[in-house]
Amino acid sequence: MTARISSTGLWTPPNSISNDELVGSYNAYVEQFNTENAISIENGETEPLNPSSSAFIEKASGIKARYVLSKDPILDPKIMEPRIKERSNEEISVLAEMAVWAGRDALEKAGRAPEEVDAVIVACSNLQRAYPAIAIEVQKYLGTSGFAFDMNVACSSATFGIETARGLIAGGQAKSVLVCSPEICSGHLNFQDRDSHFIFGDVATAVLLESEDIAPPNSWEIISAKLVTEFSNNIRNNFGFLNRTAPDGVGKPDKLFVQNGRSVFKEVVPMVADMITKELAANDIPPESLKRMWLHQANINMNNFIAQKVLGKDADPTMAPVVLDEYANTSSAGSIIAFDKHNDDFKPGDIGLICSFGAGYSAGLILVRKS
Ligand code: CO8
Repeated sequence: MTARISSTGLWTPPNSISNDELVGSYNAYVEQFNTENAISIENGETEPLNPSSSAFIEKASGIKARYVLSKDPILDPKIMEPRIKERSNEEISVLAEMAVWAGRDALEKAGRAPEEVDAVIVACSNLQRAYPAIAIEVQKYLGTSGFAFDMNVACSSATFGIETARGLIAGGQAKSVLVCSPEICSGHLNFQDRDSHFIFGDVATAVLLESEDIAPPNSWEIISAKLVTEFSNNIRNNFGFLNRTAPDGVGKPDKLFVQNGRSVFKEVVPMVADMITKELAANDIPPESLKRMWLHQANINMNNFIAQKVLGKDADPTMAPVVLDEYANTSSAGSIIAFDKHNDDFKPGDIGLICSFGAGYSAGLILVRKS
């Protein structure tokens, strides 16, 4: 049974932080650090911290703002972390709640009742707890049928989730699968790290896949999909359940997001451009017949390079729409936000591609045609 994408859903947190607000807080922290350590800096024992800059952030990444669950504590130079109140086991967990909101949006857009969904996959970069699976909690609070499970392929979680859902439908396990990607990136971002404090934002997306016999007439045919991984330490977070077995390392910066951004840029751009070019060729789709590329939203310059390599010319914003200016990098959700917000002009037969890339390295490509 062939699967189609019937709808998408989006939940955006209410609080936005501009570059100027974030840089203001970071620079206040720098000033405080350099003042408190003035003697040690003068003796050459401590490296002074350098200020951050909004102009650098926008030029290097294209990011202008980001949405977050918790704004004020991130901007408080004495805290510089989100604060999200712990909930009792009787309350819905925050990650599941975001997934439910995005999931409801997707179901409403497709005119579906929750019980018509046979499976929920929560596919995201960071799961709130070890167990029970967040997806099973989403199943309970949404009221969906069948089964649910979590998966994590970092930034490529949503595209790998879509392809997994397609496999479940093709294999007869389900006729309708909801792939939710709740991303609380602020929870694993080091806001005291100048190189990366500006990169991420929070959001949740959802994608509803259904077998072709029940999908609505205006759904999206999945022409083909390609998944690629190649191990790299250039984007890494060592937080995990074994940390307590090595107490010396607890709370160290490597237990949050760390990357070698320049290497990622250089290595991932050719990997992704090559994957897209080969997959288009394998499906006899000339690049010029593509109407849109809903690319991963990490860096606008990266996307421009990828689009340029695939198309052989500069891409205009309608070909590769940008949402990272408003949302920053939302890990696996980024390409789905772009797809959700920029597909109204598609006519039957128009072809586009959803493409993710990031930690792992991992890259996922979903080629779609509007029915
Ligand atoms: N303000 C001012 N100057 C700065 C700042 C700052 N904030 N940060 C760095 N600089 C300076 C540096 O010190 C350097 O100065 P100098 O030349 O004097 O040494 C100069 O700016 C240039 O620094 P870089 O070479 O680091 O700057 P780049 O042009 O490479 O831009 C980027 C940095 C924007 C990070 C860029 O490299 C990039 O976007 N790379 C791609 C990254 C990427 O795509 N990563 C994917 C990660 S996301 C993912 O996979 C999901 C992981 C799981 C989710 C995690 C959630 C938290």
